[in-house]
Amino acid sequence: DIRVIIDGREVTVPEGTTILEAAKKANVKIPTLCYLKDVGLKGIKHDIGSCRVCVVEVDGKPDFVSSCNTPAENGMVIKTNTPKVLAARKLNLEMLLSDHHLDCTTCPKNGICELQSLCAELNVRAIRPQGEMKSLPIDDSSPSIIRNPNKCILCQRCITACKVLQTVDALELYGNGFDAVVRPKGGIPLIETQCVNCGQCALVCPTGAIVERDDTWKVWEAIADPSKHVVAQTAPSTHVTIGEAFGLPVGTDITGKMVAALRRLGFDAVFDTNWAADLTIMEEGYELIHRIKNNGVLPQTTSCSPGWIKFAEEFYPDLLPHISSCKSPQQMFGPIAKTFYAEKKKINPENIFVVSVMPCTAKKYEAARPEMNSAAKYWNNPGISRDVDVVLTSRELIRMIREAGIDFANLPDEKYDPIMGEGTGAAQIFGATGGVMEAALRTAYEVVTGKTLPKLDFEDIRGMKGIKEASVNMNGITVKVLVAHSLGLARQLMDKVRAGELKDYHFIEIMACPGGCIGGGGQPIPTTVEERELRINGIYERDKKLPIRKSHENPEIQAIYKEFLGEPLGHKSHQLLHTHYIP
Ligand code: HC0
Repeated sequence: DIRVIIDGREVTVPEGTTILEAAKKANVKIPTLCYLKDVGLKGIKHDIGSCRVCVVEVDGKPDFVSSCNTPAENGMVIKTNTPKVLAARKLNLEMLLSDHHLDCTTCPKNGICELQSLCAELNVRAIRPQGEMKSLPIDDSSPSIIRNPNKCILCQRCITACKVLQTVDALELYGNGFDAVVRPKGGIPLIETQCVNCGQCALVCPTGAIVERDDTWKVWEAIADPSKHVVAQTAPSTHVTIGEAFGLPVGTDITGKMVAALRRLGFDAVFDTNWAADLTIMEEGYELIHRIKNNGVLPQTTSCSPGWIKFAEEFYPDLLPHISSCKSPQQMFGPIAKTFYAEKKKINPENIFVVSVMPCTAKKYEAARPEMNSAAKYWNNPGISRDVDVVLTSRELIRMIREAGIDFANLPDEKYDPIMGEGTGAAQIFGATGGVMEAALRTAYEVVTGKTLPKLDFEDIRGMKGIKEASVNMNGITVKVLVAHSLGLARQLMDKVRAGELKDYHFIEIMACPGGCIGGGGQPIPTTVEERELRINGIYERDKKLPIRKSHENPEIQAIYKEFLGEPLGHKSHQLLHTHYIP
């Protein structure tokens, strides 16, 4: 251990501790802007020290020192709040502002911009004479993400998220001085890069330079159109994340309030993606059993995370046969709403407008994929629009609730509509890393063995630790499974699959985002490791509370097989619920 003096007080810290961390131990908060302790996962640090907002004075050093990436040394005397330090920080912020587009009132990050809140915190009261402003084109080529390079402060957090966390590496720092920009590699539009639409860049961007595409207006228009029957589906993770934006503790189960809010916004029916997650487990569980019994391609991987699907298509096209043919729950919901539900309610499927509430920017891309129009094919009616018409991220739904003046925190709890509204605990845990696997095992075990699973909780594959592993004995076969969250971890597993090293494994869950969907690119900001952990706790608490915790016991799932689908992997399932990937 070493001892340092910070603002006149001595603290003892382990060797290698940065000045920033040492100060925290002394209860001194040094402001930061470009720095991030963990980019998505513990251990992925971003500390390039470019913004110089965290500078401090160190006795004996002629220049200011950036505290985020300078290790404290034994005997160091550090001053964090002298007038000189405060003036330097302010100057550095003012320099950033001097060529920043100051249209804060209309910026999508208004209210959650870190540059804006730092200026408030550090009492910035003057703008330097504004210099030349960048006027680069806005890149709105992606279905998921909008880039406004004029608002970029070159912190490069997005590059770390894309390159180190996700190993996609679609962004680069280009040019020098005033002309320096972060841009898609090669300066091409984002849509032409290997970007997988995961949105982890948007989660870490401190300003309005990278944001989700805003599709809220399409939903307002549909709701206002009397010919449209507008239905909502809510993703598993949103049940525990929307409340944060309305002052509720992180991880609070707001299911009932979210249903109430959607009704007040004007939706004609409010359903749950959890219902479709239970349906996915039936199809995906039977697919796994079928592959094991018939020497199919193993290990099977999950297919519900569209960022992961695009990643596989970009980087592992040779391994696409490993991916389950099941569509994601979002994309199972859409065609069922426009077939089974339409028939039951005697509504013309052309008039059904499906809106998803998702934690995920890539879900916008998934819904727009050309093959996702099974209902139109089923009815042989090109007048039927896409299976899912609009995808709203959590942040967009939050904005709509605010815009409509709904007092979310004080809403009563309401229930989902019947037919596609019941979800089990197994479906609820889809929203956390390991949850799809756990849900699949709960069902596969009982289907294969005909016995009741003695213990429902698969603790080994839960939580924020790295790659996770479990095995379960089913009638003499030891089914071995792996779980990866984030594409960097997925890459580690897929390299092993490619090398033939995972031949004795049966099933791999991959979610593109750290922590699973609770850490999705469309979730409330901030989404740090701490928020991710609290949201995961919220997910498993809700699972414990629910009366039914296994997908095959969901009465509304039993009903759709009886009344419409017949059996898992049957003809209608293939028409509506499965897809395939072409290398
Ligand atoms: Fe997820 Fe999903 S669980 S991907 O993590 O499978 O986005 O929350 O909605 O579709 O259900 C996201 C979350 C979903 C889907 C479900 C799956």
